[in-house]
Amino acid sequence: MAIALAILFAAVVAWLFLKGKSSSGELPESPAKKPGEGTSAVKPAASEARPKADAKPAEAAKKAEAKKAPKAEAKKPSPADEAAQEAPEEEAEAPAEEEPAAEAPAEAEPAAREASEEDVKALKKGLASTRGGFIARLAKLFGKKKEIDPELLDEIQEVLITADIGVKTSERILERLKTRMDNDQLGDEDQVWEALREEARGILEAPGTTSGGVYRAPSESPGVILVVGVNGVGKTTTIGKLASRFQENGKKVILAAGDTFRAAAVLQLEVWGRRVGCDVVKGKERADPASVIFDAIKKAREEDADYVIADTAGRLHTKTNLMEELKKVVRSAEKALERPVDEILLVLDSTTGQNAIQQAQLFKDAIEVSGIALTKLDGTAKGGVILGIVDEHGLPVHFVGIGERVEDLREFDAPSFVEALFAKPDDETLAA
Ligand SMILES: Nc1nc2c(ncn2[C@@H]2O[C@H](COP(=O)(O)OP(=O)(O)OP(=O)(O)O)[C@@H](O)[C@H]2O)c(=O)[nH]1
Ligand SMILES: [Mg+2]
Repeated sequence: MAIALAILFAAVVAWLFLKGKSSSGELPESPAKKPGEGTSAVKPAASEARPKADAKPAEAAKKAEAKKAPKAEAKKPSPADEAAQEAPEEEAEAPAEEEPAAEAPAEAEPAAREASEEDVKALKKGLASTRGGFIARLAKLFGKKKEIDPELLDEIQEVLITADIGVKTSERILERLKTRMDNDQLGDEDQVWEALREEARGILEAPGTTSGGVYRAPSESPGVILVVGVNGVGKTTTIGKLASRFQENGKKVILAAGDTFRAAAVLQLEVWGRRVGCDVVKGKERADPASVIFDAIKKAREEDADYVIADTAGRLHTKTNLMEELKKVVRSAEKALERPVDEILLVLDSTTGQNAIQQAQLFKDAIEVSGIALTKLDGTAKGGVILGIVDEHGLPVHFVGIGERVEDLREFDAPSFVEALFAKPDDETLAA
């Protein structure tokens, strides 16, 4: 009996001891508690995310992202826990997910502004010599004379004519300045500068130069751009720069080596092709350029390319047979395409001044030039020729070349160009 009582007593003591241990919380090490552990891991995540709604959206988004993986892991063991935690999690995540989206346009805007500021800055630099030429001479006129009178207007006209703007265009600008003066709109120097800016913008915007040029989507793929111009104006270089731009924008480009007169010309295009990462279609030496371009268009169709950019030989506008051949190239391209080519881009070298205006006339007489790329504006004082070209021929400028590097081809934008051309000396530091 005593033994039985002792056993009973020992059992009661042991039960009391075990009970005490379990209520003191010393058993959570049990694997059975793991789901509970997961749940508690989710909760801090939710409660941590809430204060982050006040923090910068990008940071909140990053941290919320970082939380997502552990959260998913924690949920796995217990669907019940998952359901229980869903509402608070959504609440906590909502600000983090929505705010970055709201932030996106804010980021895009400065980028767009930067691009245009950068463009104007590069243009200012590129147009420094032109500005140092006729713009500086105009500024000198105002330095000598404060009064705005017919005599000053005559002097302005003289400067414009000698600045390669061309006689006709200079006369037209002067006529309009006189009308402004008669209407008492040219009271002081600032008003004359503003009037000159407006005239320049008016001329350059007239043929739709700001519409995006050859960047407009071609009516059908492949878009075909024939690049023409006399020797050495920068055709092949412009093609390389253009191809680089298109490829960067995710377009597939095929180059056509239509300058078959010189082996070096094909090689030069092939170097660009390798550099930019696009195929070059070429023919045998002295091959018919029309057939090379025909083949390139065929290949572009088969391979679903977006653009064919065709080089042509540097045509001397005095050699009529070469112009005839150019007409043949256009016909051949149109035959392959079964529609007109998208762009006949005439490359003109600004350093040739007035000669560029005459070249444009000869090319226009032979083929349907649709736009201009004006190269080598860097390092020439003759940049004013752009006004004469556009005014006399009504052709839009699509691109300007302001250097030899691949990024030195700029899509033409009349307001930025005029801003850069007429930049005041105070702005020069910006361009440096
Ligand atoms: N400074 C400057 N040089 C340029 C520009 N565009 C082209 N060039 C240079 O002008 C020279 C002639 O360029 P090309 O592209 O070979 O000219 P092209 O019209 O193809 O010449 P041909 O094939 O001989 O008819 C090269 O040295 C180019 O680097 C520009 O915008 N600025
Ligand atoms: Mg060439």
